Amino acid sequence: MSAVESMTAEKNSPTTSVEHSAWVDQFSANNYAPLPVVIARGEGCWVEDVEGKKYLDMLSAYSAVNFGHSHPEIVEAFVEQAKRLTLTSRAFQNDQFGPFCKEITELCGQDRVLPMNTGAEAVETALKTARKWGYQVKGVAPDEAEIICCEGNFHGRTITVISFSRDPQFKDGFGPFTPGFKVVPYGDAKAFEAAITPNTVGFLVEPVQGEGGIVVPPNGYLTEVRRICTEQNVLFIADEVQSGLGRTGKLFACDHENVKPDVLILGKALGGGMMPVSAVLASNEVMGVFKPGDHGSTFGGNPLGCAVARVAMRILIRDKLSERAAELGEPLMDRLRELNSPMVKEVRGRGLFIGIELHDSAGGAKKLCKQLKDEGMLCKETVENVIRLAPPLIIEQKDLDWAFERIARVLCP
Ligand code: IF1
Repeated sequence: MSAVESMTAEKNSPTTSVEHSAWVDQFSANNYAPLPVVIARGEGCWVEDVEGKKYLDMLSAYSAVNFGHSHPEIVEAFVEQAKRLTLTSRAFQNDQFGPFCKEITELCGQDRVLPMNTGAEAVETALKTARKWGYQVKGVAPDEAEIICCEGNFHGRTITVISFSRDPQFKDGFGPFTPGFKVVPYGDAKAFEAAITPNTVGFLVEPVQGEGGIVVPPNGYLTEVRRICTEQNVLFIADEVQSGLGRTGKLFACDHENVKPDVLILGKALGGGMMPVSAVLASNEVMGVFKPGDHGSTFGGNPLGCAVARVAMRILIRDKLSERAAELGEPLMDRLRELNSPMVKEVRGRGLFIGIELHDSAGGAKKLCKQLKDEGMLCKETVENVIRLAPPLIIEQKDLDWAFERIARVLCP
């Protein structure tokens, strides 16, 4: 019997949602409180649970499934590459890495790329890049580098990254924390400028904040930040792990102000919803601070991830998914506003990156997400009172209409 056959033939495997949840409750760390739905398959924007009930996925695994579930061309690239070569480590070269590097630097308009796997790894890599650039190029004294971040930030779960989080739960019990970070209000360029010292090497910012509640900064904020960073010789580090690759109706959220960051951080959808692929991109001057052995990872730049990322980037451009997000998302936000639901304080976002902020009286976004799940639509709250809508960018208008009807039922009972 093959290993796969033995897996599927396993006698006492759980079959129902209740049985699956019981195994998770018994054998997994209790680090999430997921909606009570056990998904067994997915295709496009639709998923099916173990009982065969279908749901419209309006979360896209936090914008990692921008291309929909099991996109056939991405599956094809995955299977072909998996049959040929999956992992060499960077101790040797592989025939997918050079093409990946050329294609992603051209897509992003940057000179060089450093490939990693998760978003947090890429954020950590960007922080190391900025510090090293600060010491080698800017001339900051050793171990004195400062990096400025924003209130409401979310950049991952490593100890350094949560060191500048302002969410008590993300930090509780994980100290001591990494020094060298300052936090300023999001959207306030003057506060950012005031926090700069001669030791400031970088400003890490989400061009649209995700976990902070789908917060779009004031018009001109990114332009002002760009000007200040240029004048003060501070690296503008854009975390586009969630907002990038078409999500906000442009290739990158920075494109809404035609602003080019010094360091660009990508992840999530870069792996086509199939593989963890992340990347840090920058100029020759900035990325030139690394010499062999300074930094790396076992899987970073692996051929399987590179092949999947290459096909994902091609689909993104060929199918004009960024434009699609703008064309579909903006009217949806208008329709949500026109509901004039007494529960809703604000509908905001860019493209298909939408937040519905509720009044406290609505009873919390989690409660409404549960109601939406019962209506057959999966989404997730961000902060307490914000329902996040982030469907795959391939979503059809008819499915958005289907979702709108259910959201309307829940917001206007
Ligand atoms: C969880 C949040 C979203 C990110 C940005 C880096 C990362 C993320 C802008 C790190 C990751 C994920 C992490 C996941 C839930 C989700 C999330 F709620 F945590 F904050 F999307 F908003 N930069 N966000 O959004 O990337 O290491 O996860 O690949 O930790 O629960 P990662």
